[in-house]
Amino acid sequence: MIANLTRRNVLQGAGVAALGAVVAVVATGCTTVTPAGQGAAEGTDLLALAKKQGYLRVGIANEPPYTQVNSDGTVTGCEPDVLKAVCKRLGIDDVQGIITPYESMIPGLQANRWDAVAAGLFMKQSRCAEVLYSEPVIVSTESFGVPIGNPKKILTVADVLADSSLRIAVLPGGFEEGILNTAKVPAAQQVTVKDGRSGIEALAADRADAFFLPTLSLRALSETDKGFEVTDQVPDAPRTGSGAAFRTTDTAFLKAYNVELAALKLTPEFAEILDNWGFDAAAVEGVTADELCQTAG
Ligand code: 6CS
Repeated sequence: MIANLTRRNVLQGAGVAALGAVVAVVATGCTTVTPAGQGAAEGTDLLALAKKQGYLRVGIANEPPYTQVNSDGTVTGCEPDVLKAVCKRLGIDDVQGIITPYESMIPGLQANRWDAVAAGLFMKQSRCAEVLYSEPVIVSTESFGVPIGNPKKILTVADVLADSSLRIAVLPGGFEEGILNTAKVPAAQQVTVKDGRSGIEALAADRADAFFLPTLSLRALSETDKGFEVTDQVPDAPRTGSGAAFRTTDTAFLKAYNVELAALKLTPEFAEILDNWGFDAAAVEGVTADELCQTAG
């Protein structure tokens, strides 16, 4: 049975990792100290290790509905919930969530601070060159958060490129930053913010004219902050697809994971998880990681 992650399971990946150790408390209550960088060392059979130790360590964000850290510390969200369901089928009883910024997810995976990423880390060429992605779980869209009435009529990436006075808030190392860079939007037009809340604050403080983030993430933020609006999907942004990400050495784990993910997709449970978080399970039907890894950037 996959236990929901407890508060003690959720660690600030960057901060704790900086301490040189990761203290993880698995849902069963026992405490294990995993010195930073000592995880599934290259060549380790990750599946055997995860089954033996009873958990898989996973890098996550806290950006509903992709990932969500509840007030009691449990971790859910679409990607972690799918990963937990697949891990259950693999015989891995628990998952430990480690919160970290998107820009740290791949470096932390490669440094063995965690053994997977389940955060809606969208597939694109540069990322697919560094990690092994599972087959996709989510295919979604991007939007702009804008002041009420969208006074500067920001609807497309082309609109941003056409007006050098426009300032767009993006997360550092995020997929949206990559979209702007690929479109050659100057860095001077990009305002780096650390998370969703900070992006909305930048809008409110007139430090940015728009906040570039996935449509459903912006809509989740707008449920508690009525001071901005969310545009329709940005038509000239690439579709965003994500799944779990693993180290390039964990090919056997990826193979086993994809077998069970494919089996899960055939059950009502998969569509129920996606629907619960507002995603359309049909959007990912027939879409492959190979296709999504062709996305520029
Ligand atoms: O893949 C990324 O970098 C983006 N993914 C999500 C779910 N939110 C923002 C982030 O930039």
